Amino acid sequence: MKKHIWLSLPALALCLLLAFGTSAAAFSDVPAGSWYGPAVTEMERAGLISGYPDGRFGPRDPISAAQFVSVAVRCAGLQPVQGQTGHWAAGALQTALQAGWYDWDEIPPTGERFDQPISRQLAVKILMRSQLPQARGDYITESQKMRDLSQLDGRYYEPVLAAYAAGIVSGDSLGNFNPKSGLSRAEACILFQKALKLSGHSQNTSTPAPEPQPAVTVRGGVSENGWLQVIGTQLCNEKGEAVVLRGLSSHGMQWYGQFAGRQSIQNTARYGANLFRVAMYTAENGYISNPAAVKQSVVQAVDAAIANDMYVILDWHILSDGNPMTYRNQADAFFSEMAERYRDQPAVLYEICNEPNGGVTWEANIKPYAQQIIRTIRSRSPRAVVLVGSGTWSQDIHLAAQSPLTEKNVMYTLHFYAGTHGTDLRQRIDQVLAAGLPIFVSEWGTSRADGSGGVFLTEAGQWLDFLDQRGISWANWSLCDKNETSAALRPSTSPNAVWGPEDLSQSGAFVFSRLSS
Ligand code: DCB
Repeated sequence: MKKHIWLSLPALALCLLLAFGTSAAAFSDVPAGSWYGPAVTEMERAGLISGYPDGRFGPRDPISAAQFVSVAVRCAGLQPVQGQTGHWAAGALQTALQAGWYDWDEIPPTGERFDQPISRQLAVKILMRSQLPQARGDYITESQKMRDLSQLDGRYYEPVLAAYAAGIVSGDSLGNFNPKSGLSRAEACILFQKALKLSGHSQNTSTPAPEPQPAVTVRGGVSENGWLQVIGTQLCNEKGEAVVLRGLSSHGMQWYGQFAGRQSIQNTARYGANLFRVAMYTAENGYISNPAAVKQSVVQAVDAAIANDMYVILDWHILSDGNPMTYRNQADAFFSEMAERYRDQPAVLYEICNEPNGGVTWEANIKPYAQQIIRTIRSRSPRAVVLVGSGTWSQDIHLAAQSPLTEKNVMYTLHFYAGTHGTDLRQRIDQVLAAGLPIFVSEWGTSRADGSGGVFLTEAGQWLDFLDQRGISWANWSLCDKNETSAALRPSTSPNAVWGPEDLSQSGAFVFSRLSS
């Protein structure tokens, strides 16, 4: 009990300090003319760092893992989540862990290393992942700048080389990086300040957390927007204006291809859709077992969407075949042919692996697959936007964020079902957006994740409001009349008629009402 009280007093002091530290004047032990003075003062004014209760900053003290990560979370504008221990920084550390800035073993969430000095190599990794996730350094050029390269552990090569390339670190007077040593609180301030300058974050406000971007207003079809491009995390039109695509996804083309014809697609356009998704299953009697006929129906659907001036997603719908590597050669040949066919067609977006699942990993399976297929597509259609899935049915965007693709105009798909997924997955979206990852919700449903149950319209409404506030595009599963709650149409609806309210299911009525608003 005594121990508990003894521990909680400094914790309380630190919490108070974190809350009120920003109003303190300059620190008593930070001379204005010192090499770190301006950086410490600037960071303190921006509310990103704080000092000790006695008014000192302790510039030469080694910075602990908890202190470093807390500053990183604040600089990234994220909110701490629920932590696993009572430690003052447990929430911030949990946020950082979930964002993929470091791995479990580097700072275990059980807390035993929270208050120990953080190593320089780990600090730089967290700095780069949290503030400059897209930065890269050329191995040959940058490694020559480090005399003690052999001391650097392999998992830190990428961020440390990127930090050298960006001019954020430069080594000591002997040219050593000293990866296993600690760093002082003053040095940490300098690192963060440099990274923030490069990432373009303003440090002159006392509220570092940026609110989500307001809803994007530009909509319209292909004739209005032309070739799409990804700027930062936002999908934009040819002129560089933010744009949002919304529409329906087909069900499996091998089963419900009749709802992907001209009239059906036009019906969704009438309600405001500017996007259609063509879900071409690979397994389950899809493309792999019947390539010619399935491809023909897919091409017809793509052309029908184009005829309606809509953007269209060509979706390689892996599902029971959870590893995209399984049919990698077929995918390569298919996308090669399609990208050639639609090379002059700004309407087509390529979704190269619907939902990886089972024992797949981003690093070993999905990323190398994506690199190959993107190369294939881009060699035919250089400007095309490519959508890439992730593990756990395209929910593991945080794992992709740890090791993003370097190609331009790539977005990461996030799939959700309103009856199964909620706050946690939305929080994950905010974390990866903060890390610079562009997100496209290429499939979501009002049902549970199995396509039935519910419908969960309150939850679906929360999801769509969230996406609207962030300018994220979406396609709803699915445009068919199957007897399941996620289907937008009542059983026996005609695919070739103009639909009225009586043709729409509960889900369809809700989804169609959100296409245009
Ligand atoms: C995805 C798939 C999609 C699937 C829907 C709903 O799978 F991309 O193909 O569609 O979400 O489950 C369903 C149809 C059914 C059909 C079935 C099999 O609605 O009519 O019988 O595909 O072809 C997900 C998404 C998320 C999760 C699991 C699945 N999850 N899944 O989070 O657990 O197992 O299919």
